[in-house]
Amino acid sequence: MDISLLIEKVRDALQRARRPLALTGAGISAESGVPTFRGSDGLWRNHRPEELATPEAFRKDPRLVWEFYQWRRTLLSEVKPNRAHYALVRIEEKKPFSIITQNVDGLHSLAGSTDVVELHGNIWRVRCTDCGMEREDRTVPFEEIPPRCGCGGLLRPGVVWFGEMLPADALDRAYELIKATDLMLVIGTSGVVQPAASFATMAKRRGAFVVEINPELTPISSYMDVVINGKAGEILPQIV
Ligand code: BJW
Ligand code: ZN
Repeated sequence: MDISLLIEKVRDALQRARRPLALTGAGISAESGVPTFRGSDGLWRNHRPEELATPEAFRKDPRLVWEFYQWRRTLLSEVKPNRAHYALVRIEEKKPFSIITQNVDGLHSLAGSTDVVELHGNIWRVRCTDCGMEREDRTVPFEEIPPRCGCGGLLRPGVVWFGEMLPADALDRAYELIKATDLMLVIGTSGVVQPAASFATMAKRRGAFVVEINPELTPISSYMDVVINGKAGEILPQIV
């Protein structure tokens, strides 16, 4: 089907929806200049994110892992939300709308979205590996890497690494939203990292209309009611 007809179809469905929901991934921030994880720009000094975003990597070489996060924090301190983030803000101006994001960049909130579930934490938070203290910390760059807590313990980024549990409150809220939604927009995620990858099929099984917006096909594309192959920053403003 012609892309403009697909956009029209989703626009109508969104207008009718009572409790729309978005699931977002790194692709929604791509047009802000944030590298995605599995794109060709996802490598950092020849390391794949899967090698660095793990508790094992941090135990082995906290300095290397912090250099990776320091690089990303510096980059993120200079970027702004894009047209896709702002389009989602306009949905909540019309009806109850929530965003479940896998992103740690905080760009949805910065754009003005007020109900954002951060499944994988936030890169602007730090947590002590000894005393468990957690707080926001926007320092870029840290004078000393790896940074330390007042108690002397090593600080780590407040994000969720592979093999770690997602924050229980975020996960509970996500499941609640998935149960309640009648339309889910799945935007800019490769659909390979669990449990987020299963959210769209879950919503579909519960009867929601599910829409994918991504320039590439993904393993979850076949479950979608509508797939729009395009960039979030170009497609979303036309839908909203
Ligand atoms: C555009 C665009 C544009 C480009 N517009 N689109 C069941 C089966 C098998 C394995 C597991 C399982 N359950 C759990 C696991 C293990 C693991 C997992 O899923 N592994 C898979 C890789 C197989 N999951 C976990 O460990 C999770 N924990 C967990 O489940 O705990 C319980 C448990 C543990 C162990 C075993 C069983 C149960 C935790 C996952 C944490 C993920 N963490 C990261 C790093 C966060 C911190 C940081 O940022 O550094 O989260 S990894 C990384 O991937 C990051 C992302 O949030 C996540 C998802 O990536 P995303 O957002 O989809 O980005 P990309 O780059 O992959 O895709 C971008 C997309 O955008 C592409 O499709 C582009 O085409 C598109 N795009 N430009 C729109 N302009
Ligand atoms: Zn501490």
